[in-house]
Amino acid sequence: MKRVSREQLKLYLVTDSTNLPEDVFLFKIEQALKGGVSFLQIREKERTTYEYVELARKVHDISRSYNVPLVVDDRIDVAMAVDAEGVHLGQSDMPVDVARKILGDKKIIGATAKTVEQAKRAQEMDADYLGVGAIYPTTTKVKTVLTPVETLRDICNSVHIPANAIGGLNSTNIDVLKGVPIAGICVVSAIMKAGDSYEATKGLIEKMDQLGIGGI
Ligand code: TZP
Ligand code: MG
Repeated sequence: MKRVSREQLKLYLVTDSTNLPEDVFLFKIEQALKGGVSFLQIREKERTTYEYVELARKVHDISRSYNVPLVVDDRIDVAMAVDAEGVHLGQSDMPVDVARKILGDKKIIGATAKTVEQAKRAQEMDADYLGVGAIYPTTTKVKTVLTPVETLRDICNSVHIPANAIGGLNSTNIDVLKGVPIAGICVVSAIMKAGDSYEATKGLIEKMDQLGIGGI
């Protein structure tokens, strides 16, 4: 069952509220959606469950009005609490097949994959898309290792579900992804740390279109 299109995954924003007042955080997300972000993940590592739910509800109110799917990083309970469109699960989170049983047939489940084996396994367990990286070193707080672009290419060619590149990506360095059959890119800093999230989003899309990256 197709729950997310390759077009929807073209420019995927992973949010990070670190050091941002809530109103600024929400404004940045709205500007990014205006600018053309096509998929959203809320990712919070430091919040209590109470705070995560409250914030996710506000983000979902905004993303809904732009018709953009929202997934919650790691937390199925939070996703269910706010009726988000799905979850994104890492290799240490709940297994995709277990999450599928809990969430049912309609919700989007994304999975992190760093190897062809992990990618195939996620697909078998009914993941809808893959996040692959980190392509470049990242300043976002995350436990990750670098994934070579060649591995990303192998992953894309080994599964039929869409795969997105993630990790240190911005409009000046995505040329390495040219010709790799990804659905799109995932970014945190390139949009969340930009002074103007609308312009940053526009710039990323323009560059992706120039290079023919994503949405295909
Ligand atoms: N997973 C792999 S890299 C990464 C995650 C969540 C963070 C990407 O953040 P940025 O700021 O786009 O490098
Ligand atoms: Mg995660």
